[in-house]
Amino acid sequence: MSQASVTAPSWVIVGTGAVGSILGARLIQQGQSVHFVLRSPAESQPMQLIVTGHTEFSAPIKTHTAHSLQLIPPQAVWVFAVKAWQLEDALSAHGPALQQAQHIIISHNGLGAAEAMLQQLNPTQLIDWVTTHGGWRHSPQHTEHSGLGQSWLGFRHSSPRPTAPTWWPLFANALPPAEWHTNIALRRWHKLAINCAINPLAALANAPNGELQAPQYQGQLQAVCEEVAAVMAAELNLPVSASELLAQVQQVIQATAKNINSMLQDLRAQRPTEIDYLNGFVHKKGRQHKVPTPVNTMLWKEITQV
Ligand code: KPL
Repeated sequence: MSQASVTAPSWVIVGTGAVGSILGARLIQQGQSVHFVLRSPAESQPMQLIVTGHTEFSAPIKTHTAHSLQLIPPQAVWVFAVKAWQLEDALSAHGPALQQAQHIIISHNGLGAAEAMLQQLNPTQLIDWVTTHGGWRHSPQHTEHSGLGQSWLGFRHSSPRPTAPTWWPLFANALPPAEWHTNIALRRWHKLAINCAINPLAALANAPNGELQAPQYQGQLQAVCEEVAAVMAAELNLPVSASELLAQVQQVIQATAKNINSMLQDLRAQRPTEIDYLNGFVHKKGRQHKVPTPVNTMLWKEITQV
C-alpha cells in the first residue's frame, strides 16, 4: 500500500517516556499529527521535545491534559508506552476518550499489566507493540535514543482482525524496521524471557548487560530460560525450546553489552521496577500451571527486597 493512499489518523501518545517520545518524534518528522497527553497542566506548558542519538529531533509539540482531551479527534490511534506498573492508572485516566479510539497500542516490558481493565476494552482496539529500541530520558523533555532496535506489532486478540490496520505503513515508515505479527503473544513471551534473564541479573550485579557474558552467570541464564520455556509451553499450549530462548538472550546480551538495562536504571533512580510483570509473572503463572520456577521466584524476591 503506498503511503499516499493511507488515511492518516491522529496519534495520541500518553506521557513523554523514552519509547513514546522516540515514536512521536519520528511520526512528526513524517508529517503526522501527534498529540502528547501529559499528567498535569504544569507539565504541558508550550513544550519543546528533544530527542538525540539515533533520532535527531527538536521542535514544539502539541500537548494536552485530561481537561483538554475533547480537542483530540475521535478515531485516533492511542499509544501507551509506559512502565507496566503505570498502565492501569494511565488507562483509567483516559477511559471515556479511549472508547472513541480507533486503536490502542500498548508497549511495556513484561506481561500481565492491567489485565482486568484491558478486558473491558473492545478487543478489536487492542494492539501490542514489542520493541527492542533503547532509550532513556535526560529530562521529561529530552530523550536519548540510545539503541536502534526493531518493533513487532499485532492485535492482542488475533481472531477477528488478523490483518494490519490501514495506518500500519505510516508507523512502519516512521520507525523501521517494524513487522506486523499475526501471533504477537509469541513475541511477547520471547521478550519476556529476554527481560527475565537479563534485567534482574545485571541489576543485581549493578553492571551493564555485557557483564552477563562472564562464566558465573551462565547457569542462572540457562535456568531462567528453561523455566520460562516450561511456563510458556503450559500457558500457550505449544512446544517451546529453552535453548532457542537462551540463544536469543545471549544475542541480546552481546548487542546491548554497554546498556544499563531499564531495571537497573529504575533502581538507581529509586523508581519502582517492572519485576512483578517479569520474573514475578513467571512465578505466578508457574504456580497456576504447577510448573516449578525456583530461579525466577528467587530473582523476583531479591529485586523486590533491593
Ligand atoms: O529491554 C531491555 C531493558 O533494558 O529493559 C534490554 C533488551 C534488556 C536492553 O537493556
